[in-house]
Amino acid sequence: MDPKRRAGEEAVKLVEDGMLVGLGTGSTAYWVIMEIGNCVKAGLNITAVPTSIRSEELARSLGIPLIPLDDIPTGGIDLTIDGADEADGDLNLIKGGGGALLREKIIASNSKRLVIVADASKEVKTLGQFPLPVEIVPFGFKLTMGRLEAIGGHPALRLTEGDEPFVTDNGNYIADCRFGVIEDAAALEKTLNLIPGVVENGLFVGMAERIVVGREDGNVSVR
Ligand code: ABF
Repeated sequence: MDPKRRAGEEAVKLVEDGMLVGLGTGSTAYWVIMEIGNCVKAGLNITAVPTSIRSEELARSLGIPLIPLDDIPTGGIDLTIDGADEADGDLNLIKGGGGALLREKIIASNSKRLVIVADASKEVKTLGQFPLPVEIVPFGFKLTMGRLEAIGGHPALRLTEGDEPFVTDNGNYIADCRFGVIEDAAALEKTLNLIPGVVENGLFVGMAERIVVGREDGNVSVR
């Protein structure tokens, strides 16, 4: 079985009747949503909130009951299961390769528990091999890119296949930044979010409770 599918289906065992569940985004979270859909069809009684339009569309197609974000009390999500692009030994993450980092971080920060699902390729000793996605507003984006350059980010504006700026679900752009090895993710996260024009960045520091990793041999490890 696909290691991402194996991880996704294993993580869904944590979902209990009555939970409000945050649905992640990406090809691993896809399997989480598919499995939750199966469980709902089998009688699991949950409600959910998606972290992207594409996850919302998938959830709706599966009959997973969704509730509007405005109906959720702050911190009221019981469990969010989401993917990641990198996860280090302290479970600090780089996320946003799929462009959903802002909604993912809002949902994650209002979740009692955040569980990450991934294949083994996402596990790293230190963050930074994967370009760090930074969501920026279109207004003055070149100036904001200049500020990211000035702190060593070597930003590249994410483009569509048609070479147009990629636009997030929130109408913003993504600057993919190469800072090299990120030794102090907490410090960089704060520095980035102080730059006017930066909306959010893909560093998720100290937010994840555990990671479920699918392996090529069909096994799963949890830490
Ligand atoms: C999402 O999961 C994104 O933050 C991240 O880019 C993606 C991981 O990619 P995938 O699961 O598709 O390998 O949460």
